[in-house]
Amino acid sequence: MVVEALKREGVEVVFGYPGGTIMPFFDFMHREDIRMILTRHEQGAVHAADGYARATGRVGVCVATSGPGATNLVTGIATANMDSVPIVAITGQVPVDMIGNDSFQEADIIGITRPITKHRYLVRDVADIPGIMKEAFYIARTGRPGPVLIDLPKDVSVAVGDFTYPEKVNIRGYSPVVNDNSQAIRRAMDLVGNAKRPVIYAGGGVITSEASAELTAFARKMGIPVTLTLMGLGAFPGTDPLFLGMLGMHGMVAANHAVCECDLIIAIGARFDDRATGRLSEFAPKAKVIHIDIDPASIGKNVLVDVPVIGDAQEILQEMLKLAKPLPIDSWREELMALKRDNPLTYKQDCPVIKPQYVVEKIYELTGGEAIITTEVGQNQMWAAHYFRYDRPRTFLSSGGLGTMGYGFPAAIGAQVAFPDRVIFDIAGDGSIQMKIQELATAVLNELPVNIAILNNGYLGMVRQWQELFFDKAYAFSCLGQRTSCPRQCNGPDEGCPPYVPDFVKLAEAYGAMGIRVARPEDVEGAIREAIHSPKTVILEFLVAREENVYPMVPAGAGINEIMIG
Ligand SMILES: Cc1ncc(C[n+]2csc(CCOP(=O)(O)OP(=O)(O)O)c2C)c(N)n1
Ligand SMILES: [Mg+2]
Repeated sequence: MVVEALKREGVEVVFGYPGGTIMPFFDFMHREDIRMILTRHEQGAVHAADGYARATGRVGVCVATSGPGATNLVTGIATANMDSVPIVAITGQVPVDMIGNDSFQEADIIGITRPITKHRYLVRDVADIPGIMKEAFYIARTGRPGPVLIDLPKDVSVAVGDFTYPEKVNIRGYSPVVNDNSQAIRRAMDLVGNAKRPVIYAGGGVITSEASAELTAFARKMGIPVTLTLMGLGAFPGTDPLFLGMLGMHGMVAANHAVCECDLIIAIGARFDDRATGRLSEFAPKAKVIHIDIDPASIGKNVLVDVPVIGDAQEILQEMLKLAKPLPIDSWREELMALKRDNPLTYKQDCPVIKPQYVVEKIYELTGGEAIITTEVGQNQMWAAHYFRYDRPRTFLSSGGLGTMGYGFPAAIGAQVAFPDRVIFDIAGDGSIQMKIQELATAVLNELPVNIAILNNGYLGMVRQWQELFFDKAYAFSCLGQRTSCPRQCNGPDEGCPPYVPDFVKLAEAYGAMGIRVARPEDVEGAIREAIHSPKTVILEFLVAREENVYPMVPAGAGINEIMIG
């Protein structure tokens, strides 16, 4: 019944890992024609389902056994929850009458995931399976999407019953469809029409609601500059003259200035996260706020809102577009364009050592901006956000809300399963990649030509950057090359630093992938070309400048206008 429901939902691939209580499900999957991808860790399965979902807009599905299998999903479920990604996670559970007995491989996964799922089901009766499956997919993908967990006791999954798949869903207290917001839209457009210094601040919700075309048309028609959150990258073309860049902790000068000095913020599918806003007292202090969001609970959470517009961003922007006309805000636009021109991203490739920014820039150039980029977390993530320009939605897949190291590689696997012919790069750190490195087996055995570009600085680089700036350069436990023979606290690399561990080229080869080490700037291009054209899974290990920092930067807790340029 579970497998049949997956088919009715149009599921084409499931990512998972078997074990005792979920074996009946796997047995059926073996006989059916839905693709099953066996990962090497349950966290790999849930991130792959998440990457698949973000790349396609469809619901991602993952499966694990009870106990440790289920708890291994937790980080991935929380990751999807923070970034509003639609996932259905199915876990095995001990038989119903053994629940609560500390049975073998029992974990209260419903309890454990309560705060990190949109909804959860413990299936107690086989007759409930069709209805629960239908609801789970509906809840996962509608409204503000999110992960839904289905806990399936073994006795239920071997029971027999009649299967009738419901046509419709009717859940008390859950109505993601918004009725009439035309009045709110008119009030919002009145504010927009009178604004002298408006800015659009858009986030991942625009991508979720497939509203990028509408956002782009609206901003261009009215001539309003746009800034995006990390999650929003790709929602508005990164190469558009109206694009100010990302805002926030590692935001661009023009973008952060715009939100500080504007008189109107048009927030669309963004939730005023602290990494975007900085200290709230400095965030848009002179501005009226329009907040367009599908989730009423996110309105007014961090910032007072003048006009909330609840609903689907695409539908709302379509209505707003009908009322849009060019605004006479030339001087404001010119002020911002001048700031943008005068404060570009900069780095210097001025040494014989590769700069990490240079690698990302070359990946952008050599893929013609057409690649799907996933990231790990840390400096690599910020350089991937800065130096690749995203012109289309669903091309930048990154763990924004939870900031999960280990996300990027399995997410790239999920995206590559969805789009076998597209070029995919996981822009990775040497720390993060080791969190899910075992998925090399999954990529190689499924013939997925994912490219992993490791920006190997030998450090937990973002931690080291904070230590350099805020902890007197005491590099406590952030050097990944630290050996017992090293001084207790690394004070930066010197001639005597031992070679990196692991040897990523040998590691790639051990898994049957291709490994290329690049140490000189002049070899970067050739290596990236080789990876793009190779049908194999490739690890590109770039030995980059070890102490390069990510700039611009706003210190944690500071106002968004207190920018360190580096
Ligand atoms: C699972 C997890 N553990 C710890 C952290 C805290 N953290 C954030 S960035 C970072 C360093 C990442 O190092 P690396 O992957 O080498 O990336 P780099 O910053 O060097 O590019 C750490 C430890 C995290 N985000 N996720
Ligand atoms: Mg690193």
